[in-house]
Amino acid sequence: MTKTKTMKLTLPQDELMSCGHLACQGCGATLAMRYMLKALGQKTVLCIPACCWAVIDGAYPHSSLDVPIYHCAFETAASTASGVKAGLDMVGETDVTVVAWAGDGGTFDIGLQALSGTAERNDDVIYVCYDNEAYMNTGIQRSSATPYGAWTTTTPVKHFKTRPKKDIVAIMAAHRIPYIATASVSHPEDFYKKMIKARDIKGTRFFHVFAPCPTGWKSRPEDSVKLARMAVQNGLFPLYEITDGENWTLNLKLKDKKPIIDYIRLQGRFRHLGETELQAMQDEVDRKWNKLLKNCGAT
Ligand SMILES: Cc1ncc(C[n+]2csc(CCOP(=O)(O)OP(=O)(O)O)c2C)c(N)n1
Ligand code: SF4
Repeated sequence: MTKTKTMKLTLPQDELMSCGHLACQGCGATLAMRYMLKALGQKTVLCIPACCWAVIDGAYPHSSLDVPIYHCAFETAASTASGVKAGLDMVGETDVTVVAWAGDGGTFDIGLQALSGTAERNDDVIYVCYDNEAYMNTGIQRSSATPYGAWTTTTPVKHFKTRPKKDIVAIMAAHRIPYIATASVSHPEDFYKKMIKARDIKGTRFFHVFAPCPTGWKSRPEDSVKLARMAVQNGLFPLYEITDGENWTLNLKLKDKKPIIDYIRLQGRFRHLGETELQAMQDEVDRKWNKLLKNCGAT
């Protein structure tokens, strides 16, 4: 008889996200939302700009989320959250956590100016970027979070993306905000713990969450969590925190850092790549990993 491995999550049972939402099967961004709300609870207001999540929660008056949501313009997630927080403070509702929740396009690209303003003022909001590495809601266009080598509808196979992914965490660290964390939907407990920590800190807190998208990555819905886990284990998306812009902590040390090839092979968006490109990708992951170890004093 074969033994089946079971794993028990230690997250609270309470759900502020219901089934019946409108995401595709295997959407990593839905898991990210679910885990975040378990940590923040009902005293949360979400500011969601144009992105997949502007659709996923459902059409008014229906909602898959049991918290208030402010749907705002694409470039305004951070400034909307700043304004909502200021308004709540004025009416004495100081115990509400205000969250800007945006995709990578709305964060790395079009919302960067508003995000930088919020961070520079150190406004008291949590900003979460769920990163699916493209503009998925409008048909999988390249964003500055799209990795080198990827196919998108604006970087077709013959002209795949040749620029590296923008380092959003380094940009946010340069603002010297009190708290920055990376998180992955494959590591819910780590995500939850960091979100609880962020909830109790004042000022701008930034989360970069790795959220696979089977539709845009041309991967199988059932592989989403596996892909997210592989990205953590091969050093492509390491789990770490930065406090006050300069104190770096690695949350998951990799004793046996895996090569990226198995992760790449599960995704159609990289199918066209040859040995040279794959080696370039591996070299870049290794370079960034070694730099991170240095920043974390973990070499
Ligand atoms: C000013 C402006 N430009 C373009 C759009 C069209 N638009 C809506 S959602 C979207 C893509 C959002 O991408 P991302 O932020 O990565 O989130 P995802 O769709 O991947 O969840 C775009 C281009 C818009 N709503 N407003
Ligand atoms: S396109 Fe991707 S990010 Fe958008 S709902 Fe579908 S799986 Fe989720």
